[in-house]
Amino acid sequence: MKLLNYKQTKFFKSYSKIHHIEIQDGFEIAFIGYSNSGKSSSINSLTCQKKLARFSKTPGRTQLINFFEVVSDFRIVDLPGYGYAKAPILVREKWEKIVYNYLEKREQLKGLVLLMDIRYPLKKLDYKIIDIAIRNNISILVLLTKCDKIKVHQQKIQLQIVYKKLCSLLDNFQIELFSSTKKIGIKKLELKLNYWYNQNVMN
Ligand SMILES: Nc1nc2c(ncn2[C@@H]2O[C@H](COP(=O)(O)OP(=O)(O)O)[C@@H](O)[C@H]2O)c(=O)[nH]1
Ligand SMILES: [Mg+2]
Repeated sequence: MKLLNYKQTKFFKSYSKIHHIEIQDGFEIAFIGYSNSGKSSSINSLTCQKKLARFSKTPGRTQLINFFEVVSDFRIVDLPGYGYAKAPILVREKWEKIVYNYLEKREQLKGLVLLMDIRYPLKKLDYKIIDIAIRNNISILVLLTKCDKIKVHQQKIQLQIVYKKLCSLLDNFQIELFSSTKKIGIKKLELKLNYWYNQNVMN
């Protein structure tokens, strides 16, 4: 099994529309979740680069599909965060459409990292993403993010609750606690990405 060095990840390109994406080679894993769920921070932690994926104190700022290249045939994609409550409804709908379109149509997409704030998991649009993943047979790694915000025993309880709920929906998923701040779950994320990489390179 080939192990990738995520520190070498480079920003590749941003797109505002699916049909503008011209990259066809190789494959990609997308990071997805509500705005402010910790997507950008997780990519920065994974790659040990403080500013690779922009993160902001003002949620909902990232409106583009951002592509990062780990190695030449393997990319990480930071999708626009959905459900930013303060955004105008039309803007919100536009982001959601971009995300759904990407998930439904992108053949190079081989896995999803679904990020949910451990304090507010399984919100409406998370279920919608899970539903699309099931229909398109995309395997999922769920990260319960910002786990440093609650006590360790609560983390375990919450993990069990979400795990059980997901078991009734999904056969092909993994769930982990995650914190960019406390560096929890980063190794697990790396392992899963390595696994996806090797699985797809072989095929
Ligand atoms: N306590 C804590 N805060 C976090 C963590 N990850 C992200 N944040 C904070 O949550 C906010 C949103 O993070 P960001 O990565 O921009 O989320 P995104 O909108 O999903 O890309 C920022 O203020 C981050 O500093 C974490 O693991 N622990
Ligand atoms: Mg972001």
